[in-house]
Amino acid sequence: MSRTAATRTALRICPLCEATCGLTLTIEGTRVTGARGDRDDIFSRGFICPKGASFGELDADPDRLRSPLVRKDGELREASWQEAFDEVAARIRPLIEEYGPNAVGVVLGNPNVHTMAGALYPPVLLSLLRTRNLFTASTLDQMPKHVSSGLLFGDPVAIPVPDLDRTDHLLLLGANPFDSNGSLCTAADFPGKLKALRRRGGTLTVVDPRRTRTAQLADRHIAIRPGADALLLAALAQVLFEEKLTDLGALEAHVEGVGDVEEAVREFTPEAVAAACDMDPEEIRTIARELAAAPTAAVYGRVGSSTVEFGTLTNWLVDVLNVLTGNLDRPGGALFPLSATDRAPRPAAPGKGFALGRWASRVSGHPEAKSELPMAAFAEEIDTPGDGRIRAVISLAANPVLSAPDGDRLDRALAGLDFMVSVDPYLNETSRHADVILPPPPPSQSSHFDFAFNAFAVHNQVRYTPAAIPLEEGRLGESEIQARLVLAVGGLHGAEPSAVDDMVIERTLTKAVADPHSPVHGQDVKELTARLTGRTGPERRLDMMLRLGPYDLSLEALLASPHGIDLGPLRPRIPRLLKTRSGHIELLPAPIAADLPRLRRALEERPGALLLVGRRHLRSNNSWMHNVATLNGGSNRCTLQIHPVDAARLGIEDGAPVRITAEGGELEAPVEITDAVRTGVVSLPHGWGHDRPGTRMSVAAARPGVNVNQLLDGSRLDPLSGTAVLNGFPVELSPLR
Ligand SMILES: Nc1nc2c(c(=O)[nH]1)N[C@H]1C(S)=C(S)[C@@H](COP(=O)(O)OP(=O)(O)OC[C@H]3O[C@@H](n4cnc5c(=O)[nH]c(N)nc54)[C@H](O)[C@@H]3O)O[C@H]1N2
Ligand SMILES: Nc1nc2c(c(=O)[nH]1)N[C@H]1C(S)=C(S)[C@@H](COP(=O)(O)OP(=O)(O)OC[C@H]3O[C@@H](n4cnc5c(=O)[nH]c(N)nc54)[C@H](O)[C@@H]3O)O[C@H]1N2
Ligand code: SF4
Ligand SMILES: [Mo]
Repeated sequence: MSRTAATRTALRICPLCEATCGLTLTIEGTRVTGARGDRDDIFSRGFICPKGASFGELDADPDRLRSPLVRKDGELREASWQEAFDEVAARIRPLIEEYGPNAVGVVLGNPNVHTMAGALYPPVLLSLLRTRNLFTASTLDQMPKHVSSGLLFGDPVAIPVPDLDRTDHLLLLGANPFDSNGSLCTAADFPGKLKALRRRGGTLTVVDPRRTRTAQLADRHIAIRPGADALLLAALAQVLFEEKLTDLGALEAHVEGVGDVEEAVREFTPEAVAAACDMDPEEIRTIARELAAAPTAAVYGRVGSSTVEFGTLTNWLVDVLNVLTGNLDRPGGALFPLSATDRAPRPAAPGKGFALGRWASRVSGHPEAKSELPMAAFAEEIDTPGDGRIRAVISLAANPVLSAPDGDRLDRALAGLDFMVSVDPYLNETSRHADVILPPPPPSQSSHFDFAFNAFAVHNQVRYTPAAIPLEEGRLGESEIQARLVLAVGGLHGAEPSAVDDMVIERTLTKAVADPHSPVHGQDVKELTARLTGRTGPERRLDMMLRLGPYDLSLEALLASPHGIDLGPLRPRIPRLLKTRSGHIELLPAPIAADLPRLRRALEERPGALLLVGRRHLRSNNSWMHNVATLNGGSNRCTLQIHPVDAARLGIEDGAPVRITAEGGELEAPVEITDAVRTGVVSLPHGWGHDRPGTRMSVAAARPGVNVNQLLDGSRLDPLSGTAVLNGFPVELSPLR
């Protein structure tokens, strides 16, 4: 597709949020000079947002590290890849040998779900290392959904997504796709899809303490009190039962425990929850009736329903409502996508179920969830002396000093480690503590396949984009970096990185040929291996997964369709998808029932304090995009939003600095008075606080903002999932002038 030798275009799936838009990059020489939406992309059809449009600037950020850094005499200095991996192997192996695998803490950050390497290598690393000290961004985000799905469906990654293109009614809680572009619901142009829903006569209800742009579009906006969603949803379920509006439809035969749920929500009447939610009981009844009456409907909750005190209960209730109204697993409701790299479907059969709390964290005894410990407990696992303390950290694409509670404590803890290695393009608040930083190339030089997000997409589809620009001299691809890291940590330092891929391919195919439900059952592993195409280990692994998957695809087929392959609308997958012990949807799992008394107590609580919630900005992403001038211009975004009534009561002026105090510490931020937040609520965004020394993010450091997570001390968690309560915690304000 080249125009001239110097200027050409190339396709690239955007890795900057979950919408996975297809981009057409303009490339001059080895630089991306433009990005527009690929109109022929079978999924995104030309949609692009300001972040995607800034792909070139982000890609060419001069602060991105070009070569590894290794600490010598206390200072991070440029080093060769050989020196860097030698250092990792030499420093980490003795620690593992002396103190055992739990002495190594592994931290996985959000961008791992946006790279091929992040999907392919961390699982191998963890299976070789066998540490129980695994911490990921999930416990700052969606772990409640995994736990809920694990308990309901027996599979923590079986996550139903709202059928945006076909639903008649969407009840959306704690999500703001107008700014986030959607999450656990991959849909390019999510805002456009909401507008289309309304155009075709559908209804949108948005529950959010802030009047977001998403809320502005809604037929009904409920400015709920933060943290009260579980009460609202329990009351909706109660009304459905009381008014005999439940109708499970085709699900009827596959659900058990409906009567138990009816019993469990009995006392959560609209009147009982109204004060805690700050809602009118009649409005709650109306919402329940509308939900039941809609020809099809979907209930969908995201970050604001997840990183809250009752995160798992809220996420569970979301799907309870989908089940009770017969909308789970039916077109127009909430369905389970089937991605090209999913396992091929097999006959329905009871599974192993989902276990929580198989082990607990050392210091506070937090139960594991999905083999993870709470990110909020990461610092204490490093800085609390004793047997089993974390002495070394492997950080892959993570910036917990800003993204997790009490970054100051974590900052100090990381500084006291025996060894730390970061795979990160930036020298930032977290990676500055590493002894070795291994920088991946910019996205233009990486191939892309969405292992994660295809499984949450509102339409089944598959796309692959090879690297748009060849690897710059002296660079290693992130897959090779992570593969070499696996070898260095696993005691195989010096082996070829392809050995990791070969090992995975051998293991996977050996299992597959023995599996009677696999499309390759009974075939020969060597022959199957020889048939795999792909120029690199990751491509061969992708090819293998496609061939083992449900659609009879291959890498070759993907390369032949550069704008993607449409795999059709979402289709029902129950009962075959279920992996519970009973083989049914278990609607009232025991751990949920055991957590309900906590929710009952909340009926009596009347928070008097101001509650803080977060927010996202369209031109940013968590902590790492503040270094791109084109995205970070304009007025200060790291402001404390407050309602005029509260501001007047507290004598706080617009634009003036205010002191914010909470259990974890205090901050100063400028005030932005706006009635977009409800009374009793203030909002401060996360990902800011770029004022620590020793970082190399010059644009971000010039407008650092403050780290909202410094207000937390790490003790507020959703108990079932270990997810930090980042929304709806009490703060106090005092004017500084
Ligand atoms: N108060 C509050 N805190 C929050 C949230 C909130 O809403 N409020 N949101 C939470 C959520 S949802 C999440 S997901 C977490 C995110 O938490 P983290 O994952 O810790 O943070 P990120 O800012 O996403 O950045 C992770 C790191 O990845 C690096 N990176 C970027 N691209 C790549 C790449 O291609 N390869 C590699 N190896 N590294 C890369 C960046 O430089 C950065 O250091 O934050 C959470 N923290
Ligand atoms: N532009 C941009 N896009 C992003 C990101 C980004 O940082 N910037 N981050 C990406 C990541 S990692 C994720 S996980 C997704 C998140 O995607 P979303 O979940 O859509 O993210 P938010 O914009 O944080 O929306 C959460 C909403 O919940 C509201 N809220 C807070 N507390 C409560 C509550 O108790 N109840 C209810 N009902 N609502 C509440 C907040 O006011 C906010 O509007 O976005 C992704 N996309
Ligand atoms: S919506 Fe997300 S995937 Fe699409 S262009 Fe913007 S950042 Fe990229
Ligand atoms: Mo996230």
